[in-house]
Amino acid sequence: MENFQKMLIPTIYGDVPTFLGAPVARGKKDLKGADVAFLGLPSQGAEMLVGREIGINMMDTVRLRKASIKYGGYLPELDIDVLEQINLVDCGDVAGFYPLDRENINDYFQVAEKKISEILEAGCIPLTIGAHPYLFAKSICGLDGKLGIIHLDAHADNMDIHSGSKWSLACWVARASELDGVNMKNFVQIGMRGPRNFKEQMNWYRKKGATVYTYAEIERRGISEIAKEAIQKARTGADHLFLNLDLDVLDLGAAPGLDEPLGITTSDLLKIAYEVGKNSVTAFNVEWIPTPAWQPYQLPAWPLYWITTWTILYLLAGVASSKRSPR
Ligand SMILES: [Mn+2]
Repeated sequence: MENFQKMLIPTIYGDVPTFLGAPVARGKKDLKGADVAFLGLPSQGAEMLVGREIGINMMDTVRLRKASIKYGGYLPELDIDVLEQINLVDCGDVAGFYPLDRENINDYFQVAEKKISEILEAGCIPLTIGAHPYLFAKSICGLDGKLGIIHLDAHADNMDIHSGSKWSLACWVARASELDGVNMKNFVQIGMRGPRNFKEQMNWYRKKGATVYTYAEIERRGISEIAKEAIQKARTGADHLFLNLDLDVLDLGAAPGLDEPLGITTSDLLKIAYEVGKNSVTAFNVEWIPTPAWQPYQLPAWPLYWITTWTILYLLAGVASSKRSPR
């Protein structure tokens, strides 16, 4: 039994362990030989201007790393040791505030984009917590080829403007659709539901030729079939695949802090992550970790950090299994 190795977990800063105990990657040279690079992008969005506490909490990447430490890499149900098969490194955090300016991309965006590009150019899969998804779309479009996107969310996130900003997270899909490398026929939304979406948002997706799998269709057809079809739609004619997760795609019963019923289960989420991992995923981002509305902002919703760690492990299990048996 090697569990005592846990005594030797590297730290990323202070008393904060690295994600899943991965080796630290301080710069470009440490990415050599790595398959996957974890990166925290704790930031606050334009919504802060109107006093709403959404966006990624500056503590989320710290908590996620601490929450990850109780897990190893072996998944008995898949009989895969993810951390034996995948070289994972932890690149630390790039923290800041993103576009507070109502129109323009600020310095933080540029620094974060540069870091993501560095990971992609090293041939690693970036695993990020808190990235504005547009950063990814833009960084991946900086590589050669076209980009397919699968977005897991209760919400459409395709408004042209929200809270006075074009760079609100509620607008990222609209901004990504303006990039040359993004064909909306390769855009797949999974999990959209409920009365915080507008009819115009659904019509926008239809007009652009994107695919939306609402709750009704997921319930009727089952997530396994939908996951496979979604990957095929995102991948047809595209060279890269970006998976973006807003945890509120999950049902409000799945974990504290979530606020929309009729969502998918944690089991559904893990199945999607595994399938996407098997299909040459380029990048994975967890947009934010929701904070329960009924408790003080400082108190984290630990189950969401556990679910996030599991989701990453399942994505990596998919990557590992595709390495073992090339498609
Ligand atoms: Mn959402």
